[in-house]
Amino acid sequence: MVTTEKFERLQVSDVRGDLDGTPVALRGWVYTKRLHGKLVFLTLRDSTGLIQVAVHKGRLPDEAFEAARKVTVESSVAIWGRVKTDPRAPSGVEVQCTNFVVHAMASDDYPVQLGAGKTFLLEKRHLHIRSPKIAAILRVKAGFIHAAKDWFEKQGFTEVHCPLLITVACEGGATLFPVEYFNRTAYLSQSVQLYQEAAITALEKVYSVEPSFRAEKSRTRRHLTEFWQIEAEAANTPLDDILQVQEDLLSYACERVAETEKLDFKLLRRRFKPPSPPFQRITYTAAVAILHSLGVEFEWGADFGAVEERVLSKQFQHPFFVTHFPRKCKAFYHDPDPSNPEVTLSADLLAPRGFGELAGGGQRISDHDLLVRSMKEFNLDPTDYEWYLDLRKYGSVVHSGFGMGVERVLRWILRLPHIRDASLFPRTPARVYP
Ligand code: NSS
Repeated sequence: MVTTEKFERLQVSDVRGDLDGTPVALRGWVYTKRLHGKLVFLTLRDSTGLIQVAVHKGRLPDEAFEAARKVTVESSVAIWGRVKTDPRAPSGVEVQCTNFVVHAMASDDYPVQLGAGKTFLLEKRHLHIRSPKIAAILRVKAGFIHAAKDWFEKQGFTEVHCPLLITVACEGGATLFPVEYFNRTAYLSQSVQLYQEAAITALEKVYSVEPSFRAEKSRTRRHLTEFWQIEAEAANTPLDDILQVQEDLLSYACERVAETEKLDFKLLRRRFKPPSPPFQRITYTAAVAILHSLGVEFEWGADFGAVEERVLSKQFQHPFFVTHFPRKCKAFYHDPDPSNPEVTLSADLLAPRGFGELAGGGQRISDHDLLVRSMKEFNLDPTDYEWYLDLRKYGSVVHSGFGMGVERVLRWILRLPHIRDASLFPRTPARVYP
Protein backbone atom coordinates (compact mmCIF):
# COMPACT_ATOMS: atom_id res chain seq x y z
CA MET A 1 0.00 0.00 0.00
CA VAL A 2 1.43 3.36 -0.98
CA THR A 3 1.31 5.85 1.89
CA THR A 4 0.07 9.38 1.33
CA GLU A 5 2.37 10.97 3.88
CA LYS A 6 4.86 12.64 1.62
CA PHE A 7 2.24 13.55 -0.93
CA GLU A 8 1.03 17.10 -0.76
CA ARG A 9 -2.78 17.24 -0.85
CA LEU A 10 -3.64 19.85 -3.46
CA GLN A 11 -6.50 21.16 -5.53
CA VAL A 12 -6.30 20.87 -9.28
CA SER A 13 -5.58 24.56 -9.88
CA ASP A 14 -2.56 24.36 -7.53
CA VAL A 15 -0.87 21.83 -9.79
CA ARG A 16 1.40 23.95 -11.97
CA GLY A 17 4.58 23.45 -13.95
CA ASP A 18 6.81 24.73 -11.17
CA LEU A 19 5.84 21.65 -9.14
CA ASP A 20 7.46 19.36 -11.73
CA GLY A 21 8.45 16.13 -9.97
CA THR A 22 6.52 16.91 -6.76
CA PRO A 23 4.42 14.07 -5.29
CA VAL A 24 0.80 15.25 -4.97
CA ALA A 25 -2.53 13.84 -3.83
CA LEU A 26 -5.80 14.93 -5.44
CA ARG A 27 -9.45 14.15 -4.94
CA GLY A 28 -12.20 14.68 -7.42
CA TRP A 29 -14.44 13.15 -10.04
CA VAL A 30 -13.54 11.42 -13.30
CA TYR A 31 -14.47 13.84 -16.07
CA THR A 32 -13.25 11.78 -19.04
CA LYS A 33 -11.45 8.48 -19.57
CA ARG A 34 -9.48 7.17 -22.56
CA LEU A 35 -7.93 3.71 -22.75
CA HIS A 36 -4.71 3.01 -24.67
CA GLY A 37 -3.80 -0.57 -23.70
CA LYS A 38 -1.41 -0.25 -20.79
CA LEU A 39 -2.08 3.45 -20.43
CA VAL A 40 -5.25 5.07 -19.09
CA PHE A 41 -5.76 8.80 -19.53
CA LEU A 42 -8.17 10.36 -17.08
CA THR A 43 -9.27 13.91 -16.69
CA LEU A 44 -9.85 14.66 -13.05
CA ARG A 45 -12.29 17.39 -12.09
CA ASP A 46 -12.49 19.23 -8.81
CA SER A 47 -14.04 22.58 -7.92
CA THR A 48 -10.97 24.41 -9.23
CA GLY A 49 -10.66 22.85 -12.68
CA LEU A 50 -9.56 19.90 -14.77
CA ILE A 51 -6.24 18.08 -14.96
CA GLN A 52 -4.94 15.20 -17.03
CA VAL A 53 -3.88 12.10 -15.11
CA ALA A 54 -1.74 9.48 -16.87
CA VAL A 55 -2.03 5.99 -15.39
CA HIS A 56 0.73 3.68 -16.69
CA LYS A 57 0.47 -0.03 -15.92
CA GLY A 58 3.46 -1.05 -13.83
CA ARG A 59 3.88 2.35 -12.20
CA LEU A 60 1.22 1.66 -9.60
CA PRO A 61 -0.05 -1.50 -7.87
CA ASP A 62 -1.87 -3.81 -10.30
CA GLU A 63 -5.21 -3.57 -8.50
CA ALA A 64 -4.99 0.23 -8.60
CA PHE A 65 -4.31 0.14 -12.35
CA GLU A 66 -7.31 -2.18 -12.78
CA ALA A 67 -9.46 0.26 -10.78
CA ALA A 68 -8.40 3.11 -13.06
CA ARG A 69 -9.02 1.00 -16.17
CA LYS A 70 -12.53 0.14 -15.03
CA VAL A 71 -13.48 3.45 -13.46
CA THR A 72 -16.58 5.10 -14.89
CA VAL A 73 -17.18 8.76 -15.72
CA GLU A 74 -18.22 10.83 -12.66
CA SER A 75 -16.93 8.30 -10.14
CA SER A 76 -15.40 9.99 -7.10
CA VAL A 77 -11.74 9.10 -6.77
CA ALA A 78 -8.45 9.83 -5.01
CA ILE A 79 -5.20 9.82 -6.93
CA TRP A 80 -1.57 10.06 -5.92
CA GLY A 81 1.21 10.81 -8.35
CA ARG A 82 3.99 13.07 -9.54
CA VAL A 83 3.55 16.32 -11.38
CA LYS A 84 4.98 16.33 -14.89
CA THR A 85 5.07 19.27 -17.24
CA ASP A 86 3.83 18.13 -20.62
CA PRO A 87 3.04 20.56 -23.39
CA ARG A 88 0.62 17.98 -24.87
CA ALA A 89 -1.59 18.04 -21.74
CA PRO A 90 -4.47 20.56 -21.99
CA SER A 91 -3.21 22.58 -19.00
CA GLY A 92 0.50 22.06 -19.85
CA VAL A 93 0.90 19.77 -16.88
CA GLU A 94 -0.24 16.27 -15.94
CA VAL A 95 -0.06 13.97 -12.96
CA GLN A 96 1.63 10.61 -13.46
CA CYS A 97 -0.31 8.31 -11.26
CA THR A 98 1.35 6.13 -8.60
CA ASN A 99 -1.81 5.10 -6.81
CA PHE A 100 -5.51 5.28 -7.48
CA VAL A 101 -8.56 4.64 -5.28
CA VAL A 102 -12.22 4.75 -6.25
CA HIS A 103 -14.36 6.17 -3.46
CA ALA A 104 -17.69 5.58 -5.21
CA MET A 105 -18.01 4.01 -8.63
CA ALA A 106 -20.64 5.86 -10.67
CA SER A 107 -23.23 3.91 -12.64
CA ASP A 108 -21.99 3.60 -16.18
CA ASP A 109 -24.97 5.47 -17.61
CA TYR A 110 -24.14 9.08 -16.65
CA PRO A 111 -26.98 10.82 -18.43
CA VAL A 112 -25.47 14.25 -19.13
CA GLN A 113 -23.85 13.89 -22.53
CA LEU A 114 -22.57 16.29 -25.11
CA GLY A 115 -25.39 17.43 -27.37
CA ALA A 116 -28.18 16.84 -24.82
CA GLY A 117 -31.21 19.13 -25.26
CA LYS A 118 -31.98 22.13 -23.01
CA THR A 119 -35.06 20.60 -21.38
CA PHE A 120 -33.21 17.38 -20.61
CA LEU A 121 -30.34 19.31 -19.07
CA LEU A 122 -32.75 21.29 -16.88
CA GLU A 123 -34.34 18.04 -15.77
CA LYS A 124 -30.83 16.80 -14.86
CA ARG A 125 -29.68 20.13 -13.44
CA HIS A 126 -28.46 18.42 -10.25
CA LEU A 127 -25.88 16.62 -12.41
CA HIS A 128 -25.37 19.24 -15.11
CA ILE A 129 -24.11 21.80 -12.56
CA ARG A 130 -20.92 19.72 -12.39
CA SER A 131 -19.95 21.12 -15.76
CA PRO A 132 -16.99 23.50 -15.36
CA LYS A 133 -18.84 26.29 -17.18
CA ILE A 134 -21.80 26.20 -14.83
CA ALA A 135 -19.45 26.10 -11.85
CA ALA A 136 -17.75 29.20 -13.28
CA ILE A 137 -21.09 31.05 -13.54
CA LEU A 138 -21.93 30.11 -9.95
CA ARG A 139 -18.55 31.41 -8.77
CA VAL A 140 -19.01 34.70 -10.62
CA LYS A 141 -22.44 35.04 -8.98
CA ALA A 142 -21.00 34.37 -5.53
CA GLY A 143 -18.16 36.80 -6.25
CA PHE A 144 -20.58 39.52 -7.31
CA ILE A 145 -22.69 39.16 -4.16
CA HIS A 146 -19.59 39.06 -2.02
CA ALA A 147 -18.27 42.26 -3.62
CA ALA A 148 -21.65 43.98 -3.26
CA LYS A 149 -21.79 43.11 0.45
CA ASP A 150 -18.28 44.43 0.85
CA TRP A 151 -19.27 47.72 -0.74
CA PHE A 152 -22.25 48.13 1.58
CA GLU A 153 -20.14 47.35 4.63
CA LYS A 154 -17.52 49.90 3.60
CA GLN A 155 -20.27 52.50 3.12
CA GLY A 156 -21.72 51.96 6.60
CA PHE A 157 -24.86 50.01 5.62
CA THR A 158 -26.04 47.32 8.06
CA GLU A 159 -27.18 43.96 6.72
CA VAL A 160 -30.71 43.03 7.76
CA HIS A 161 -32.52 39.74 7.40
CA CYS A 162 -36.14 40.22 6.52
CA PRO A 163 -39.07 37.80 6.61
CA LEU A 164 -39.97 35.95 3.45
CA LEU A 165 -43.39 34.92 4.72
CA ILE A 166 -45.52 38.02 4.51
CA THR A 167 -49.13 39.18 4.55
CA VAL A 168 -49.36 42.01 2.00
CA ALA A 169 -48.09 42.80 -1.47
CA CYS A 170 -45.17 45.11 -2.12
CA GLU A 171 -45.28 44.89 -5.90
CA GLY A 172 -48.93 44.19 -6.70
CA GLY A 173 -51.23 41.36 -5.64
CA ALA A 174 -51.28 39.65 -9.03
CA THR A 175 -47.82 38.10 -8.59
CA LEU A 176 -48.12 36.86 -4.99
CA PHE A 177 -47.57 33.19 -4.22
CA PRO A 178 -50.02 32.16 -1.48
CA VAL A 179 -48.80 29.85 1.28
CA GLU A 180 -51.02 27.97 3.70
CA TYR A 181 -49.99 29.43 7.03
CA PHE A 182 -51.79 27.42 9.71
CA ASN A 183 -55.35 28.72 9.62
CA ARG A 184 -54.73 31.69 7.32
CA THR A 185 -53.09 32.60 4.05
CA ALA A 186 -49.64 34.14 3.95
CA TYR A 187 -47.55 34.91 0.86
CA LEU A 188 -43.97 34.58 -0.31
CA SER A 189 -42.09 37.85 -0.34
CA GLN A 190 -41.78 39.78 -3.60
CA SER A 191 -39.28 42.19 -2.08
CA VAL A 192 -38.03 42.99 1.42
CA GLN A 193 -38.51 46.71 0.82
CA LEU A 194 -41.36 47.36 3.27
CA TYR A 195 -39.42 45.70 6.10
CA GLN A 196 -36.28 47.61 5.21
CA GLU A 197 -38.31 50.83 5.42
CA ALA A 198 -39.02 49.86 9.03
CA ALA A 199 -35.37 48.93 9.65
CA ILE A 200 -34.01 52.34 8.59
CA THR A 201 -35.69 54.02 11.54
CA ALA A 202 -33.36 51.93 13.71
CA LEU A 203 -30.28 51.54 11.49
CA GLU A 204 -30.57 54.38 8.90
CA LYS A 205 -28.79 52.56 6.03
CA VAL A 206 -29.59 48.89 5.48
CA TYR A 207 -29.13 46.22 2.85
CA SER A 208 -30.25 42.62 2.33
CA VAL A 209 -29.48 39.83 -0.07
CA GLU A 210 -32.54 37.62 -0.08
CA PRO A 211 -34.79 35.64 -2.41
CA SER A 212 -37.85 37.17 -4.02
CA PHE A 213 -40.81 35.32 -5.46
CA ARG A 214 -43.12 36.36 -8.28
CA ALA A 215 -46.02 34.28 -9.52
CA GLU A 216 -45.47 35.66 -13.00
CA LYS A 217 -46.36 33.49 -15.95
CA SER A 218 -43.82 35.41 -18.04
CA ARG A 219 -41.88 32.92 -20.11
CA THR A 220 -39.09 35.27 -21.06
CA ARG A 221 -35.32 35.12 -20.91
CA ARG A 222 -35.42 37.61 -18.04
CA HIS A 223 -37.99 36.20 -15.64
CA LEU A 224 -37.76 33.64 -12.89
CA THR A 225 -40.43 32.91 -10.30
CA GLU A 226 -37.73 32.76 -7.60
CA PHE A 227 -34.72 35.06 -7.84
CA TRP A 228 -32.30 36.90 -5.57
CA GLN A 229 -32.36 40.60 -4.93
CA ILE A 230 -29.76 42.88 -3.47
CA GLU A 231 -31.92 45.52 -1.82
CA ALA A 232 -31.02 48.65 0.08
CA GLU A 233 -32.87 51.45 1.84
CA ALA A 234 -31.54 54.67 3.34
CA ALA A 235 -33.03 57.32 5.60
CA ASN A 236 -32.70 61.03 4.78
CA THR A 237 -31.90 60.10 1.22
CA PRO A 238 -33.64 61.60 -1.82
CA LEU A 239 -33.89 59.99 -5.27
CA ASP A 240 -30.63 61.42 -6.64
CA ASP A 241 -28.61 60.01 -3.76
CA ILE A 242 -30.00 56.52 -4.14
CA LEU A 243 -29.09 56.57 -7.84
CA GLN A 244 -25.53 57.33 -6.83
CA VAL A 245 -25.59 54.41 -4.41
CA GLN A 246 -26.63 52.12 -7.25
CA GLU A 247 -24.06 53.30 -9.76
CA ASP A 248 -21.24 53.17 -7.21
CA LEU A 249 -22.31 49.75 -5.97
CA LEU A 250 -22.67 48.23 -9.44
CA SER A 251 -19.39 49.70 -10.68
CA TYR A 252 -17.48 48.54 -7.62
CA ALA A 253 -18.95 45.02 -7.62
CA CYS A 254 -18.39 44.61 -11.38
CA GLU A 255 -14.80 45.78 -11.14
CA ARG A 256 -14.09 43.48 -8.20
CA VAL A 257 -15.70 40.45 -9.80
CA ALA A 258 -13.86 41.04 -13.08
CA GLU A 259 -10.66 40.91 -11.07
CA THR A 260 -11.38 38.09 -8.61
CA GLU A 261 -13.11 35.86 -11.18
CA LYS A 262 -10.72 36.59 -14.04
CA LEU A 263 -10.11 32.89 -14.70
CA ASP A 264 -13.85 32.16 -14.83
CA PHE A 265 -14.44 34.97 -17.32
CA LYS A 266 -11.67 33.40 -19.39
CA LEU A 267 -13.16 29.93 -19.08
CA LEU A 268 -16.53 31.32 -20.17
CA ARG A 269 -14.82 33.26 -22.97
CA ARG A 270 -16.39 36.49 -21.82
CA ARG A 271 -14.73 39.83 -22.06
CA PHE A 272 -16.35 42.28 -19.70
CA LYS A 273 -15.53 45.91 -19.18
CA PRO A 274 -16.90 47.08 -15.82
CA PRO A 275 -18.94 50.29 -15.98
CA SER A 276 -17.89 53.44 -14.19
CA PRO A 277 -20.03 56.15 -12.64
CA PRO A 278 -21.82 58.41 -13.28
CA PHE A 279 -24.44 56.57 -15.35
CA GLN A 280 -26.50 58.49 -17.86
CA ARG A 281 -29.97 59.50 -16.63
CA ILE A 282 -32.94 60.02 -18.91
CA THR A 283 -36.54 60.59 -17.92
CA TYR A 284 -39.28 58.16 -18.81
CA THR A 285 -40.76 60.82 -21.10
CA ALA A 286 -37.45 61.16 -22.95
CA ALA A 287 -37.22 57.36 -23.20
CA VAL A 288 -40.70 57.25 -24.76
CA ALA A 289 -39.58 59.87 -27.28
CA ILE A 290 -36.60 57.66 -28.19
CA LEU A 291 -38.95 54.69 -28.69
CA HIS A 292 -41.25 56.76 -30.89
CA SER A 293 -38.29 58.00 -32.93
CA LEU A 294 -37.39 54.33 -33.54
CA GLY A 295 -40.91 53.56 -34.74
CA VAL A 296 -42.04 51.66 -31.62
CA GLU A 297 -45.73 52.13 -30.92
CA PHE A 298 -46.03 52.91 -27.24
CA GLU A 299 -48.45 54.95 -25.20
CA TRP A 300 -47.13 57.33 -22.54
CA GLY A 301 -48.22 55.99 -19.16
CA ALA A 302 -47.63 52.27 -19.63
CA ASP A 303 -44.70 50.39 -18.10
CA PHE A 304 -41.99 49.23 -20.45
CA GLY A 305 -42.28 45.60 -21.48
CA ALA A 306 -39.53 43.32 -22.69
CA VAL A 307 -39.70 44.74 -26.22
CA GLU A 308 -39.45 48.40 -25.20
CA GLU A 309 -36.61 47.69 -22.80
CA ARG A 310 -34.70 45.76 -25.42
CA VAL A 311 -35.09 48.43 -28.09
CA LEU A 312 -34.26 51.24 -25.69
CA SER A 313 -31.28 49.59 -24.06
CA LYS A 314 -29.81 48.76 -27.47
CA GLN A 315 -29.32 52.51 -27.88
CA PHE A 316 -26.87 52.57 -24.95
CA GLN A 317 -23.33 51.33 -24.49
CA HIS A 318 -23.27 51.64 -20.68
CA PRO A 319 -25.80 51.10 -17.89
CA PHE A 320 -28.25 54.00 -17.59
CA PHE A 321 -31.18 55.15 -15.47
CA VAL A 322 -34.71 55.84 -16.64
CA THR A 323 -36.30 58.16 -14.09
CA HIS A 324 -39.70 59.70 -13.32
CA PHE A 325 -42.07 56.93 -14.35
CA PRO A 326 -45.80 57.77 -14.46
CA ARG A 327 -47.67 57.07 -11.23
CA LYS A 328 -50.01 54.53 -12.71
CA CYS A 329 -47.31 52.20 -14.02
CA LYS A 330 -45.38 51.88 -10.74
CA ALA A 331 -46.21 50.53 -7.28
CA PHE A 332 -48.23 52.49 -4.72
CA TYR A 333 -45.28 53.56 -2.56
CA HIS A 334 -43.49 55.79 -5.11
CA ASP A 335 -43.32 59.45 -4.15
CA PRO A 336 -44.98 61.79 -6.66
CA ASP A 337 -42.68 64.41 -8.14
CA PRO A 338 -43.74 67.71 -6.47
CA SER A 339 -43.08 69.58 -9.72
CA ASN A 340 -45.26 67.18 -11.75
CA PRO A 341 -47.38 64.82 -9.60
CA GLU A 342 -48.33 62.76 -12.65
CA VAL A 343 -44.85 61.20 -12.46
CA THR A 344 -42.92 59.68 -9.55
CA LEU A 345 -39.45 60.05 -8.08
CA SER A 346 -38.68 56.55 -9.32
CA ALA A 347 -35.90 55.05 -11.40
CA ASP A 348 -35.02 51.83 -13.14
CA LEU A 349 -31.42 50.94 -13.86
CA LEU A 350 -31.07 49.36 -17.28
CA ALA A 351 -28.16 47.39 -18.73
CA PRO A 352 -27.10 48.34 -22.27
CA ARG A 353 -27.17 46.32 -25.50
CA GLY A 354 -30.64 44.89 -25.13
CA PHE A 355 -30.29 43.34 -21.67
CA GLY A 356 -32.71 45.74 -19.99
CA GLU A 357 -33.71 46.25 -16.38
CA LEU A 358 -31.26 45.38 -13.61
CA ALA A 359 -32.72 47.36 -10.72
CA GLY A 360 -35.80 49.32 -9.73
CA GLY A 361 -36.36 51.77 -6.94
CA GLY A 362 -36.71 55.39 -5.96
CA GLN A 363 -37.96 57.75 -3.30
CA ARG A 364 -40.83 56.48 -1.14
CA ILE A 365 -43.89 58.38 -0.04
CA SER A 366 -43.01 59.60 3.45
CA ASP A 367 -46.24 61.52 4.17
CA HIS A 368 -48.88 59.46 5.99
CA ASP A 369 -52.00 60.91 4.36
CA LEU A 370 -50.52 60.89 0.88
CA LEU A 371 -49.61 57.22 1.34
CA VAL A 372 -53.16 56.36 2.44
CA ARG A 373 -54.56 58.17 -0.62
CA SER A 374 -52.13 56.35 -2.87
CA MET A 375 -53.10 52.96 -1.42
CA LYS A 376 -56.74 53.70 -2.05
CA GLU A 377 -56.01 54.72 -5.64
CA PHE A 378 -54.27 51.38 -6.10
CA ASN A 379 -57.28 49.57 -4.58
CA LEU A 380 -55.30 48.51 -1.54
CA ASP A 381 -56.85 48.41 1.91
CA PRO A 382 -54.85 50.68 4.26
CA THR A 383 -55.87 48.55 7.25
CA ASP A 384 -53.80 45.70 5.77
CA TYR A 385 -50.79 48.00 5.90
CA GLU A 386 -51.24 49.37 9.39
CA TRP A 387 -47.70 48.66 10.58
CA TYR A 388 -46.28 50.19 7.40
CA LEU A 389 -48.36 53.33 7.90
CA ASP A 390 -47.10 53.55 11.50
CA LEU A 391 -43.67 54.27 10.03
CA ARG A 392 -45.17 57.52 8.65
CA LYS A 393 -46.94 58.31 11.91
CA TYR A 394 -43.85 58.11 14.09
CA GLY A 395 -40.85 60.03 12.82
CA SER A 396 -41.11 59.74 9.05
CA VAL A 397 -38.12 60.84 6.95
CA VAL A 398 -37.40 61.32 3.26
CA HIS A 399 -36.04 57.94 2.22
CA SER A 400 -35.22 55.93 -0.86
CA GLY A 401 -34.16 52.44 -1.81
CA PHE A 402 -33.81 49.99 -4.63
CA GLY A 403 -33.71 46.30 -5.52
CA MET A 404 -31.20 44.81 -7.94
CA GLY A 405 -31.94 41.43 -9.50
CA VAL A 406 -28.82 39.33 -9.06
CA GLU A 407 -29.55 36.88 -11.90
CA ARG A 408 -30.36 39.81 -14.21
CA VAL A 409 -26.96 41.31 -13.44
CA LEU A 410 -25.25 37.98 -14.05
CA ARG A 411 -27.05 37.52 -17.33
CA TRP A 412 -25.76 40.90 -18.46
CA ILE A 413 -22.19 40.52 -17.16
CA LEU A 414 -21.77 37.05 -18.68
CA ARG A 415 -24.07 37.57 -21.67
CA LEU A 416 -26.02 34.44 -20.73
CA PRO A 417 -28.67 33.37 -23.23
CA HIS A 418 -31.28 32.87 -20.49
CA ILE A 419 -31.66 34.14 -16.92
CA ARG A 420 -32.08 30.58 -15.64
CA ASP A 421 -28.42 29.97 -16.55
CA ALA A 422 -27.58 32.25 -13.60
CA SER A 423 -29.50 30.12 -11.11
CA LEU A 424 -28.33 26.97 -9.30
CA PHE A 425 -31.79 25.42 -9.59
CA PRO A 426 -33.96 27.76 -11.66
CA ARG A 427 -37.63 28.21 -10.87
CA THR A 428 -39.89 29.20 -13.74
CA PRO A 429 -43.64 28.75 -14.33
CA ALA A 430 -42.85 25.40 -15.93
CA ARG A 431 -40.14 24.24 -13.53
CA VAL A 432 -39.97 23.61 -9.81
CA TYR A 433 -37.95 20.34 -10.07
CA PRO A 434 -35.22 19.32 -9.34
O1 NSS B 1 -40.16 44.81 -8.91
S1 NSS B 1 -38.90 45.49 -8.90
O2 NSS B 1 -38.63 46.33 -10.01
N1 NSS B 1 -38.78 46.39 -7.58
C1 NSS B 1 -38.92 45.92 -6.34
O3 NSS B 1 -39.16 44.78 -6.04
C2 NSS B 1 -38.66 46.95 -5.23
N2 NSS B 1 -39.57 46.69 -4.14
C3 NSS B 1 -37.23 46.80 -4.80
C4 NSS B 1 -36.83 47.84 -3.79
O4 NSS B 1 -37.00 49.01 -4.07
N3 NSS B 1 -36.32 47.43 -2.66
O5 NSS B 1 -37.79 44.39 -8.83
C5 NSS B 1 -36.45 44.76 -8.61
C6 NSS B 1 -35.52 44.01 -9.52
C7 NSS B 1 -35.80 44.24 -11.01
O6 NSS B 1 -35.18 45.41 -11.45
C8 NSS B 1 -35.19 43.00 -11.62
O7 NSS B 1 -33.80 43.12 -11.74
C9 NSS B 1 -35.48 41.95 -10.59
O8 NSS B 1 -35.69 42.60 -9.35
N4 NSS B 1 -36.67 41.18 -10.95
C10 NSS B 1 -36.64 39.95 -11.46
N5 NSS B 1 -35.61 39.12 -11.75
C11 NSS B 1 -35.91 37.90 -12.25
N6 NSS B 1 -37.17 37.46 -12.46
C12 NSS B 1 -38.23 38.24 -12.16
N7 NSS B 1 -39.47 37.78 -12.32
C13 NSS B 1 -37.98 39.55 -11.64
N8 NSS B 1 -38.78 40.56 -11.24
C14 NSS B 1 -37.97 41.54 -10.82
